[in-house]
Amino acid sequence: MKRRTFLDQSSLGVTSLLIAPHVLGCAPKTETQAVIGKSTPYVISTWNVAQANTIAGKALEEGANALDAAVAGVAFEEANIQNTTVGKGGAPDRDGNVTLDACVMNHLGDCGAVLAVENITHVAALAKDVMEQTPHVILAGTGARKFALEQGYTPEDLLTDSSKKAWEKWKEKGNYQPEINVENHDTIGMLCCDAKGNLSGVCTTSGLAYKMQGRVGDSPIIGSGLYLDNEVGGAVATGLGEEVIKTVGSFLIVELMRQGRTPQQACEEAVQRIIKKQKGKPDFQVAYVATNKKGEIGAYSVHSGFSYSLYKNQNNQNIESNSVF
Ligand code: SD4
Repeated sequence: MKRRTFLDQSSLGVTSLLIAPHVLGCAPKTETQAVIGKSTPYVISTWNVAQANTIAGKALEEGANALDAAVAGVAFEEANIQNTTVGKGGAPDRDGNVTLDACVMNHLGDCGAVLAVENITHVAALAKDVMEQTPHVILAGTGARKFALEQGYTPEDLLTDSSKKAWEKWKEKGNYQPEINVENHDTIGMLCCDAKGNLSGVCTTSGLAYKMQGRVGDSPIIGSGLYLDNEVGGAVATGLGEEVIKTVGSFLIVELMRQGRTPQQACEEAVQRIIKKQKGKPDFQVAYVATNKKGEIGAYSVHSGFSYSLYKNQNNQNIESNSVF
């Protein structure tokens, strides 16, 4: 039932799935922050996720609340097996298990998360169910999977043939280090502002490719991969989760905005907190996107190459972020 709803909302052509997220064109880099009218619904997401953003944006335009729109939007990429960092088709851990992480947060400050879940594609929806159907915030591992089955989710094999091949090729070298390079990221953090001006957000990922079994990054950790306060604004992260967790990045950005920083200034400060601890140029990527209640948007990353998607007024754009390096 849940899955069908998502598929019905994903009314996009198959050809669009074949386009790698990073090869679609970006709008030129600009120092000026986008400003959006307060009552205009909008969606911002990490990376170039035009289809997911458009699904969420259209849902908002049709009156959906911010959280339902965000969960429906990211469900598209969770089901997209061409995307190897989110949902089905995500890269496995070094032992060959695909384990997914996700969290959600709504305008009331309620939140839910699932960590290291196997066999369930739509983990953002599952995180929402944890928030709405249990007295808890986090369910992990086999408990999260059991809860999903009780809720009627269909178990699936998340390791696709091509992910399996890539993992087997990686194993040939056998260095057993998780891949933490600059390119190895596509986690979707999505923030939606609905027609009532309420903010909600989602973060969903398969985590680092070839991670140690049981490793969980920032993405399902409220305050790290996602945080929002409906009176202030919201932020989402992508990149090397260990560095985001150490600085509680998304919470930091929201608190900086509360103190009067713009989303751009807050994202830059959060990235600088990470950079300051490094000796020289880091070999990992971390990136943030944030918005405040005025509808201003900011984005910043350690390395160039990060972009975010913005949907508003029936139009989706991919915008290149500024970066330290
Ligand atoms: C993690 N932040 O698990 C995630 C990785 C990521 O695209 O962004 N992947 O650390």
